[in-house]
Amino acid sequence: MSKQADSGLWDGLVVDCQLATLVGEQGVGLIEHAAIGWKDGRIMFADAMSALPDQPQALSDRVESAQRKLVTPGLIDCHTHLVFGGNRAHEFDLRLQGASYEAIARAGGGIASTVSQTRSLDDDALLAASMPRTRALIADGVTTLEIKSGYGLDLENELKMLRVARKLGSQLGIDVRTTFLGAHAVPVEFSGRQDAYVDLVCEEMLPAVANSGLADAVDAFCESIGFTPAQTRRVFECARSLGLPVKLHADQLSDLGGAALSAEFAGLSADHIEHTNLDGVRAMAAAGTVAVLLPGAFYALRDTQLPPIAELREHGVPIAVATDLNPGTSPLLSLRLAMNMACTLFRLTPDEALRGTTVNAAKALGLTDRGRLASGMRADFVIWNVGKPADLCYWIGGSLAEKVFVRGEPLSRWPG
Ligand code: DI6
Ligand code: FE
Repeated sequence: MSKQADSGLWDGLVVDCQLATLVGEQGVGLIEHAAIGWKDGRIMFADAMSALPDQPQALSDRVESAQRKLVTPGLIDCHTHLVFGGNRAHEFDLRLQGASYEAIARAGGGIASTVSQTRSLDDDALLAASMPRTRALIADGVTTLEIKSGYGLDLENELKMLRVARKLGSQLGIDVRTTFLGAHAVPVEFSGRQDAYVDLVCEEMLPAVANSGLADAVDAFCESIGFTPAQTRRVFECARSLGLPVKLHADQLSDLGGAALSAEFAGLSADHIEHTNLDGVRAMAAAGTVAVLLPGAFYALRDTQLPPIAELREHGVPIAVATDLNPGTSPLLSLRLAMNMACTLFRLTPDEALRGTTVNAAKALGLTDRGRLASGMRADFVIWNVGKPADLCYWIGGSLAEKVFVRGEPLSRWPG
């Protein structure tokens, strides 16, 4: 009798699939003619059909043939700002007429305009506004999602954003990881008093957020129109003293040494990094800090400065890809489209793009129980309507996810 049968039948078994396991240091660990079985939300088997310990029907009452379709880990969007009020379509118009993102921000638009719209909504209205965006990501294969605060910019509204983010996860049946981004912009009431706002973030907001248990990590916008490296360092020191890991919006519009700063604090990730120099890349490699590439923002801002891809590869920095879903610079509702853009705009290979939304995205969130299909990992996976991993990056748009499973349950079974 097999070991699996000893512990009872598996809860489900998908046979006859092409399995991108993402196991291994490179590539996508593809196993052709494979099967995946799970029990109690964990993977029991992810290997070639020929290695199954018994006949499929003897292993589970719930056997399904994928008819040679592709199965991957559930995708992980490791950088979003999808909880917000209103939108900024008018800024899209302004930018098309020649206004720069920085000029719009300095004139009181940009993040500040989303802050006032987000503050004006209560929990329920903010949840309702954010729900369709979350559903769009899930429909495209996302099973774990990071959501940042940063459009509240006072304690009450930052906590509201974090609560809503967590509620999206519990209502839709996916795992939401939350990041406190109090240092996203200086709110109008602190105009001209940037350091006083950083005092508030460090002395009041961060301790209260940590105490609430509503944040899994801390981020900051280290940029000429955001916070200086010195101010970011203060936020990071405070986060460290509270036991919260950090990550950073780094070197997007200019090289402020943000990637190296994140690495110095053993940051989970440095995100954007278009302007990061070689020292920054080396620091990330040494610290194990993930490079999160955000091609949606690069595209929407019609940026031309490419992230240092060759250097990241050369130094072995893990590369992740995320949507950066936000109302200003990346109103991007598909992680698969971000993968396509990462290939087309940044010249990632399709294998790198898939690593970037699975195993490396998990690492960018400090998660070790997902992002790969192997025994013991969470049974978060997607059956796709395509046969090869590269097809996920090749198609632009469309709905390719046939079935999305979270902890072994098809998502349609979850409430909401
Ligand atoms: N992420 C951000 O936080 C900022 N840029 C980015 O890529 C701005 C977000 C916004 O304009 O609302
Ligand atoms: Fe962002």
